[in-house]
Amino acid sequence: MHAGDEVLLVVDVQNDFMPGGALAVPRGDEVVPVINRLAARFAHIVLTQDWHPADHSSFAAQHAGRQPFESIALPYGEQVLWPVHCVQGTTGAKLHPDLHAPHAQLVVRKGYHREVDSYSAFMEADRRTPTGLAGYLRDKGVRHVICAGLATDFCVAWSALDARAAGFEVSVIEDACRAIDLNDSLELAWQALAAAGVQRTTSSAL
Ligand code: VGL
Ligand code: ZN
Repeated sequence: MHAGDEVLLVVDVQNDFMPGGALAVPRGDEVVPVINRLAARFAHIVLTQDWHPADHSSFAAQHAGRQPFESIALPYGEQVLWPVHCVQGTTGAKLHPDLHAPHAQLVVRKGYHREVDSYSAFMEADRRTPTGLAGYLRDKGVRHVICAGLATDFCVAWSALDARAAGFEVSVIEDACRAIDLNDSLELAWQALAAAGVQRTTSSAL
């Protein structure tokens, strides 16, 4: 059993990111059994849930003439435009029904401000508004954040980078994640993670 100063952070294992979902991550469903095996060995688990209002500004449908997967400049910086996904209260926003982590202690919802996206579990995309997760983990005595889930190159990578910036030791479990991989985003994410001192590991090495 992993000690209480290590947390398993399970990012966005939600129906809309699964094959057939609104923003399907290729082979996204394959993370579920891997995460279930890991979760059984962690005393401390935090889940995240992408949780957007129906008119969220990250949705291409909110921008006349724009298509999903294009980028635009928003007041806080570049934003990729996505299909409508993970709308609050919908089936697509629910956690995958086979995800088994009944002892998870916290679910962090993110992306609920209409004007700002939040890939990261720690900080909204304006880079100013904390979710509160860093303080929660510090209060709980966590030192090491171990990341799994979807998508490697967006919400997992941004969460891992922000965990590092908040002073935690951080690992990403490669085989417990799957990527969207838009314009080399996966390779760029691994480079940024390495440069930040995030450890890249596998579930069998843990
Ligand atoms: C995500 C794009 C938009 C993710 C969430 O979970 O990686 N990606 N919203
Ligand atoms: Zn989203």
